[in-house]
Amino acid sequence: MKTKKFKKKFKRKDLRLKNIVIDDLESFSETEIVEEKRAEKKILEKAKTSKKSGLKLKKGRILEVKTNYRCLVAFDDYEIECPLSGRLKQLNLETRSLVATGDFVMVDFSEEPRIEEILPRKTKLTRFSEAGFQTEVIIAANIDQVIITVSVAEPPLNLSLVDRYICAAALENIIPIICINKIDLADSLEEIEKQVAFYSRCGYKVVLTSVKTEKGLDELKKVLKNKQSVFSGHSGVGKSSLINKLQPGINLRTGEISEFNKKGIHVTTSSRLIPWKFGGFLVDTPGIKTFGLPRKEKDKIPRIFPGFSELSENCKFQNCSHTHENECAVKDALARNEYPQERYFSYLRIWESL
Ligand SMILES: Nc1nc2c(ncn2[C@@H]2O[C@H](COP(=O)(O)OP(=O)(O)OP(=O)(O)O)[C@@H](O)[C@H]2O)c(=O)[nH]1
Ligand SMILES: [Mg+2]
Ligand SMILES: [Zn+2]
Repeated sequence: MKTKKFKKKFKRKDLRLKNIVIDDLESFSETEIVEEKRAEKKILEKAKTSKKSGLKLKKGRILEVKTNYRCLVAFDDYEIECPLSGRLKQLNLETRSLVATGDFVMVDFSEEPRIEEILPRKTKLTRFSEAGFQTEVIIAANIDQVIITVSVAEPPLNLSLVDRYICAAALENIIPIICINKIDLADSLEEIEKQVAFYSRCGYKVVLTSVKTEKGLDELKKVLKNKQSVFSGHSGVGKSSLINKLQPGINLRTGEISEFNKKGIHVTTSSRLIPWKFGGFLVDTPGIKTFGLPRKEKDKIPRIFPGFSELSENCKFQNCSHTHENECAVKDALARNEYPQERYFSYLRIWESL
């Protein structure tokens, strides 16, 4: 594929130089570009449907995506690093994350091991870029629950981010668990508890933890046992530190908090699937900068945003967006102080961003 493409490019350039006197050179190149695009599309279609025969396939699981084309794969009793097959590389042209940590794959051992097939995902946690054309980034695949990790300080508590994760989890049928870490740094624990009580009332599990004092770690462990979880959140909130505490000896890299802006410095750089000694798996992930939701799912947000599912049953309009409509149960609850203003503003920011 690479050599073919190179030849084609070379040919076009060659023509330009040799036929410099031809009047309609530009239109000639245009046709060639169109044809090249058509050929590329054909290759992609073929890659989607073609299957080689005579392969020695073995099922494995992606532990880590090293680059777009090379992954660390686990089998029953060993791990190997291997590339995606040429066919899958072609498919990779279409998306930025074709393969993700947690994916089950079929590896062909008939020659040098190669990943031939990515098996359908049961679930995936995805985020989207917010501006312009939205690209999908898969954070982890085949997981039961996302541990939405935030800290009370350094970096400061960000509940709007929690709201976004809860919506993303609802869209993918993943259970959201809220982990509020660094409670040793809270000026007033009561104040924090008041702020997060809303989420408990909505039925979400909230765990308050401190890596420093070890508070809440047993409770967190219970939540994680025998489950497939992913830890996700901003850089510096303590994802890797929590994992280190829960599984002594694992020694994941952790980092200092920047003196300058009290944020993390992006220490973890790739997602990694790790088995818990007490049962289950976890994916440690790099801190995210932004967490965009999929624009194509905008219409679902008014019913899945924290606290809205029951309320919206009483809105006059079935597809009420809780913004400009009359007889809106969400706005009524807001007026009666039965729904927190902060969360409603957080909803509006998401609604407008989509
Ligand atoms: N005071 C306090 N500090 C903590 C706690 N948990 C983690 N830290 C500190 O916070 C810093 C960042 O922790 P990391 O575990 O590297 O954070 P992370 O979320 O993995 O960050 P990225 O890998 O960059 O996404 C380290 O200096 C930890 O020692 C805690 O409960 N209390
Ligand atoms: Mg980390
Ligand atoms: Zn409404």
